[in-house]
Amino acid sequence: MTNLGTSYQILDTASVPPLIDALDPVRSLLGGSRADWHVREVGDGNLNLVFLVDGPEGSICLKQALPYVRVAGPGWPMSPERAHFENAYFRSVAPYVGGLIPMIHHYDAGRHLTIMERLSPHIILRQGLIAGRRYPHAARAIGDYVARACFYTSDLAWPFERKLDGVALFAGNKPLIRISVDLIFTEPYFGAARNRHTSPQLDQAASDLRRDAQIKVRAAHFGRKFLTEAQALLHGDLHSGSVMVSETDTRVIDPEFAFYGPIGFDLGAFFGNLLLSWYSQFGRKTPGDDRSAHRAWILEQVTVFWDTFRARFLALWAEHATGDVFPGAMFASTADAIALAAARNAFMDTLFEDMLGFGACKMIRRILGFAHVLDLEGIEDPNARADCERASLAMAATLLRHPEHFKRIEDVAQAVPRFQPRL
Ligand code: SR1
Ligand code: MG
Repeated sequence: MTNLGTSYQILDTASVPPLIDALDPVRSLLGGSRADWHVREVGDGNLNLVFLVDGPEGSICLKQALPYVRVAGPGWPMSPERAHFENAYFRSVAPYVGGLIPMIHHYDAGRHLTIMERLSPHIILRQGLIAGRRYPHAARAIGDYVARACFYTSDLAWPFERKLDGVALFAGNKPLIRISVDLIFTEPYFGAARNRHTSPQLDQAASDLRRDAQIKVRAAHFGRKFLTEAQALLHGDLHSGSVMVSETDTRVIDPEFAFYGPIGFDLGAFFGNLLLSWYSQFGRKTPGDDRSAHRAWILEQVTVFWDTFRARFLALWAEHATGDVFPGAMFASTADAIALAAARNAFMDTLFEDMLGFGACKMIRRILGFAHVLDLEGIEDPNARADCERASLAMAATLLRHPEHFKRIEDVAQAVPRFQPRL
């Protein structure tokens, strides 16, 4: 268990104002004095406390890492050092991702807390998708974001010495990496105590999947990639709950799972959660709206996301090949340029294949593992929910079993509706 240090105390709405009062820049940003500040705790994630503080002149968001997993309680201790890795991630990618992350006002290592820009009128993308809202720029922004954050922290852009410093730093995020190893790549595939699923409706599907050696080998294959392919600095948990959106703006939040890993892991998180959103829409039909238009829009966003990522990553590679992998000095002639272009396209194909495989693992873990998603959990009728979940599992299993059927993103867009829930 981490030594929490003398300054650490778990905050509440009463202890936040005196803490902020001692921070000149944050106090001035809020305006007034502590009696004027309105504080509420709004955290709905699995791990942390999140306070919103409104003052007469401004607002802030304060996030504190608890020394345990919030949704499980103190019986599941968890290092609050994750706040340090979140902060280190934001600092590492900030030069490359422009305004796609929140502004950080203050970081307190001892209290494991970060005070950042209060994003308003933004909401969590997952909530918006559940409500049937469209965010025309979000998928493009996240494709752009993953390309920038991953390209610039990879061996394609950095000398290996710098990249290895990053690998060493983020290797310290072991407790969070352990969560991902256990909850994504291991536990969903056997009867682990922390698993749950919609029962009895999904009992058969869960048992079938856990007896499917081919699926388990494929999941383990992606688990191996997760632990051994240090391609770039990853956000590590880039699902639709880690993206805040307004009509015109998109921000990536919550990179506490950051580490050096395979780029397809971040791609797959966003991709897999878009597919879960697609399948969950069947459980949200109303007499006036069968959600078919919303589903069609979500599926378009899957293509927009991948196409944007691919184009942006290749453009960055063409312009900023300043690292030790595919060094520019080696490829000077026209023949070199042709061979290099082919090699770059082949690399993008491997990222595509990884996105699909990691995305499938992410879908399965949210249905058969410990931590589920509101898109599906919020469907109150268990039969309707199970139908959506069963269809999601069937699509995920196909992605894992038959990568040869998915060469282009259009292949995915065509396959998704073939696994319609019976609803
Ligand atoms: C114990 S934490 C469970 C999950 O919540 C986070 O969002 C991550 O996805 C993690 O796997
Ligand atoms: Mg999170």
